[in-house]
Amino acid sequence: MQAGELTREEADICRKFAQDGYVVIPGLIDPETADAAWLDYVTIWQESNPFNLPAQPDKFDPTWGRTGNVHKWVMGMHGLLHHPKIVNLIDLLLGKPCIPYQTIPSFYGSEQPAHSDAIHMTTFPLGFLAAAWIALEDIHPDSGPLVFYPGSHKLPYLLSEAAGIGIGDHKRLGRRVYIEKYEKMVQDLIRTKELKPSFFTANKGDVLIWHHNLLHGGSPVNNPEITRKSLVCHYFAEGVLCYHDLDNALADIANNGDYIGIVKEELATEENFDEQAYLLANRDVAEAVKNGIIPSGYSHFQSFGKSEGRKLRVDLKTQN
Ligand SMILES: O=C(O)CCC(=O)C(=O)O
Repeated sequence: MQAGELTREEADICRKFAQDGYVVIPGLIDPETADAAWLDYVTIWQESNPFNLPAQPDKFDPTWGRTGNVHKWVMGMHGLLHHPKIVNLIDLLLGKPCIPYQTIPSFYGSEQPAHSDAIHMTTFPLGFLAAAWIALEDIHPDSGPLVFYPGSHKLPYLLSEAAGIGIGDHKRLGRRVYIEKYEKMVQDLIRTKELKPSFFTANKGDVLIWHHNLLHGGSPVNNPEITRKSLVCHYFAEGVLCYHDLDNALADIANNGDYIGIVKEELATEENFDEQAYLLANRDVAEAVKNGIIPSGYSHFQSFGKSEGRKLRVDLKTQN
């Protein structure tokens, strides 16, 4: 980065992030956008539930509604993951263009034990992931706010090997191995280093961005009646190796941040034919059109698709 390129505000943000491992940007997302994204999530859950969210439990369950990657089906959440204000900041803090990767919404406080994201979403070289925690309502102190440990990002990275988790152990033995080995080591670390917690009692639209190695989690929920609507977004950086250390798997950086939509496939007929929906359902035809082998999806439909029983893929969310 060239000298003089940063505004004073950007320089302050970078300094704070480097020093403390996090930065809070009040009101980065306007309240209307926050409300619309949440309403979109709830509406899609109630109408079509493509993410198989189980019915609301009778009693408080902090994991309920923490559905992975809702941005794939919920346009409002996709909009937050790709929000230019957040993406620009993460680009700045990672020093490279970022790859919007993963989302996790919460209805209630998660009570998730302290961890660093590095063990779940890892990069080589280390340090090329950041997360944005977006408050989608005012966060009440008794709702179990996000808890984090300022400065803990400067501690050595604790990955599976150092935690005594061997290759394949997590897949074979399940979450128990992570809880018993990794989470316990993090608890010991917090105690021995006497790390001091901070709590993100945010206002709607405030965003906290944390460093890859910052220890954080969900604080205890004192009042299970109070919601804690929020979205966490994770971002890898371009040009580094992106993988999941705990699972020994490469990250699907090419596709994970995409919107799939609420789709329905139906038989293509002369009456309902739609070029785009046809190409979406028939990737081989789309490829042939792109390469100039056939002029259009419709010509394919007339010559072959009709007799082959080809389908249309309709996005119910964007369909009028
Ligand atoms: O939202 C929370 O309570 C915790 C989120 C978190 O730890 C994470 O997404 O890594």
